[in-house]
Amino acid sequence: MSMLSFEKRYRVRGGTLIGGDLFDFWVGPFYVGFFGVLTAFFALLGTLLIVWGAAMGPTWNIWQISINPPDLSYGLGFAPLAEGGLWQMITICALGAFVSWALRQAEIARKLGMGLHIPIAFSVAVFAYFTLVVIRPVLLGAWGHGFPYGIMSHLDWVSNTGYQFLHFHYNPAHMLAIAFFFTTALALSLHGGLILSATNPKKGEPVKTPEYEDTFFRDVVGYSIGALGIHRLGLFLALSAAFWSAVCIVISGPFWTQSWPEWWNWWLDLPIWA
Ligand code: UQ2
Repeated sequence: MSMLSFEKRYRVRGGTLIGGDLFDFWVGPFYVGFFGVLTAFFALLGTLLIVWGAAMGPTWNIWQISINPPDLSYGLGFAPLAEGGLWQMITICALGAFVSWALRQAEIARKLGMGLHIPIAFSVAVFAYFTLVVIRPVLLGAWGHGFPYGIMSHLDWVSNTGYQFLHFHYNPAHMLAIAFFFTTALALSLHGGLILSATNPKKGEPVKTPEYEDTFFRDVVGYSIGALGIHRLGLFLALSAAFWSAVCIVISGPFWTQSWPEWWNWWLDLPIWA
């Protein structure tokens, strides 16, 4: 069955979380839904606010444009638009759009009778962003601890924030996050390589079956995690990378204010060395 006729058969009514049948329709290939409307609203408004902020100057150089959070002196209050208020509104729009997008994913999954793995996975990425611009600034007592919205400026923020803790690579949660990012890359490269190798045999040869895939890894490392297992592992690795990234930044400041190398003094301070 071609994908288009499949889609026609499974473009079913229902599964909405809010609004009943009101927004239960498609525009071309796109499902709309209440959260589709909400996503479009927040994304458009947020983008316009970014362009407005850029127009306020001082540059149109795409690399140098930056929408900055308020000064620390504004604490957790609202700031004037030109003094970080735009950043606050853009942050609200971003979170509004991200959460609406996750709920739209959930509606489509419900419609099709699928699990909620995709919206849950996407929510972990949103959680990492939420940690950076809401949880950590609130714990530190000022929106000014959020990161600036600009290509170079957000990189400078990451660099400066890292150096405030002397050497971020000694942050144990940062170590874990990096280990998960690398392992995710390893797993995806193994999986992508395996699938493409099985589906692209020599000219004239039939496409190889899953048994060949299992056999390859049993012969190489003595173990095959299986066709379903590799996807479970991939999801776990990727979500862990995002999760530990959020943890590593939220503990930096709110729960640990010295340099990260000094955190390891617990090892030197063990009584067993005396
Ligand atoms: C596998 C399998 C797949 C795969 C891959 C493996 C048939 C199509 C890549 C091999 C994976 C292993 C041995 C686990 C690797 C562990 C880490 C932490 C990277 O067995 O089943 O399905 O794609």
